[in-house]
Amino acid sequence: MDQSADTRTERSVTSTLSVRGHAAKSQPLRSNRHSTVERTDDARDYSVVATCANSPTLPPNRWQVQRGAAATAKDGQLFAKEGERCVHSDQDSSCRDNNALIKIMKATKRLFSRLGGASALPRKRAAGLTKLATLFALTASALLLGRLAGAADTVPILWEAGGQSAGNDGAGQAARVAADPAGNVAVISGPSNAIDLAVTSYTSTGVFRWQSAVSPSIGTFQGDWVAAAPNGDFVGVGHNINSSGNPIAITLVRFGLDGALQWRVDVAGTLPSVGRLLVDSAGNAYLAFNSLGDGQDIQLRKYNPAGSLLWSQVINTGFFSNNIATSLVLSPDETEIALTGDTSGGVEWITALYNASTGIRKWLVIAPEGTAARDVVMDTTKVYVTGLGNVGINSFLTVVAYDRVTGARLWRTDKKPADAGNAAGLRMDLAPDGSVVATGQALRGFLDWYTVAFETTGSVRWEAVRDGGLNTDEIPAAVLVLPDGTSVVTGKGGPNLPGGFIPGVTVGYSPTGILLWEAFSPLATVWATALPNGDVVATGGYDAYLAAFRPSGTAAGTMHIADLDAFAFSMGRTWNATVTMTARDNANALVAGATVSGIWIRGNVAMCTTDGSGTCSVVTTTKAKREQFTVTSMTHSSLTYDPSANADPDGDSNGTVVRVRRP
Ligand SMILES: [Ca+2]
Ligand SMILES: [Ca+2]
Ligand SMILES: [Ca+2]
Repeated sequence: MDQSADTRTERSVTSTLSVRGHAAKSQPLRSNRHSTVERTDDARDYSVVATCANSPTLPPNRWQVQRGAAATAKDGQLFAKEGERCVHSDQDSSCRDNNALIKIMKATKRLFSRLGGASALPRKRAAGLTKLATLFALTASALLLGRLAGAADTVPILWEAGGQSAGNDGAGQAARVAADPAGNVAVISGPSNAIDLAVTSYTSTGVFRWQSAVSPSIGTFQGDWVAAAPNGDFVGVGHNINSSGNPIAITLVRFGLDGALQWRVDVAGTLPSVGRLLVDSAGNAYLAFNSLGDGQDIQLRKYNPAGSLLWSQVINTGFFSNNIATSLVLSPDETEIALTGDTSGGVEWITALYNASTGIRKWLVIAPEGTAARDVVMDTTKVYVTGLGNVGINSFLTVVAYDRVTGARLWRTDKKPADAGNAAGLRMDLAPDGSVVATGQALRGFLDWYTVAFETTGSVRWEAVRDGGLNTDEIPAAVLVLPDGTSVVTGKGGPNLPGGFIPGVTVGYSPTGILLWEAFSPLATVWATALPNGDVVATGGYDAYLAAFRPSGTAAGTMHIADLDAFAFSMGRTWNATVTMTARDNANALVAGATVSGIWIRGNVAMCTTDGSGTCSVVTTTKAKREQFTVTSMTHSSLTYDPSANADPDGDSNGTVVRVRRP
């Protein structure tokens, strides 16, 4: 497939990347762009939808299409033909000033027409799961057809829940999901019934257990975090906002095994925002947040299992400094807790370590590493922080390691993909083997996923970019490393669904960075958790939608035949039949050193070993009218043979059996 000849993609004529504060935590990096409708090799009828993200109902005349005589606009969206350029007017201050994102999405007209104009924004329609599922299935099948053989497995949805109503009678937008030791899951969401903070629980197989909610004294609730206590209770936190969208209070709740409210703590604070909630193995809750003090100040509080405040700490880095709490982590032995944050409008990372039982701070590091510190993990000797690190005007997915005892900086590693302008770290987790996996975003025209695994020394073990082919920003929301070492990343990503639906994508990488599997949710995912049975539950979207997946395969790679080609060469009274085979692994890389065995139609066996180009050949001399070669096995030092993945892109074989006629 020759993509260079047929892809005329001008993904970003101009682009800028800037940090716009912490008001919208899910999208810390925003950009304004001009974009051109993408033409891809199989896209004769692609359309484009341009949407001002923060103003979906913006009048269409704020958007222009160059050479766009046939363009139509409706409901703030704009449809154009291939090759036309969509321009967001720089004079359009109403859009720009709202930190607008321009979303350029593509979908085939055929799908549009089949779906009867499924072109409205998801937020504007009360689409039930049935309609969504239809859109999803159509796109998923298109995706499968377009995928090269040997790529990662696509894992189906094992079970799903919520997502029934996008309206006021739903549970509101899903924020986070957690699992208790028995594998029951709970998702926190809001506003439920247009106002409340809800926690909805299901068994590990998706059977509804209970849904409980609390109401705000004023305003409407949005969910933030949920965590499981060791006895199966769930502790949740949310914040309520006033009619202007400003946060006015934080509420911490605990629900029992049957969903009964155990207690509720309303945390006073002005313009507060939640950084993170953790629950330890004794059922104590740790809450990191910030609220107005000297500018914003970071607060860390510990509550006992009955909801009583045990201790409280504050970080303020200077006069009118807006210090924002971003994350928390307990040490493996739970004797210490590390907090990370940053200063809005400044270039400083804030990292602090506390004695978990007394709350006494052991050290505090305020360092000019970059503009955003986003997440923290801790092992027995080190505290690792990831975020947006700056070097001059460039930004990176940066990880800094601190000595757990002293807070001394041990190392800093800055990473971005070779073809990316900028990158930023967003989330991280500790792998069972001690390595640190960070995920974030890389600016490659638009934002794509960027995941990097670091050794404890700061060297890079592997890195992976995921570009779902979506001409809008794809941003991962969470990473977690499973007990078998698989790194699971989830978030919004492509390929997108017709009409501008951006699905949720959840993927698994092997401990060496091979993409093992991908799973798709019909709504963008915002968090995921692992169950004791090995399943992964991802949440995101309206009415507290969640979907469970069963990761496929093992962390070990597989290989298969990716092409068989046969040639006939006359030798006079006899002729030679030659079969050339190509081996690839499940990450679609060519495999050298694979020994392929097979059998000719008259019973003579043959084998060959692939070279650096992933290919090898077998030959037989015959007088017969035709010959046929069947691959029977493949062996390799580290990969196992997956015959079900055998394929032939030319269509001249099925990847396992190939025929050749006498010349
Ligand atoms: Ca401050
Ligand atoms: Ca992309
Ligand atoms: Ca072939």
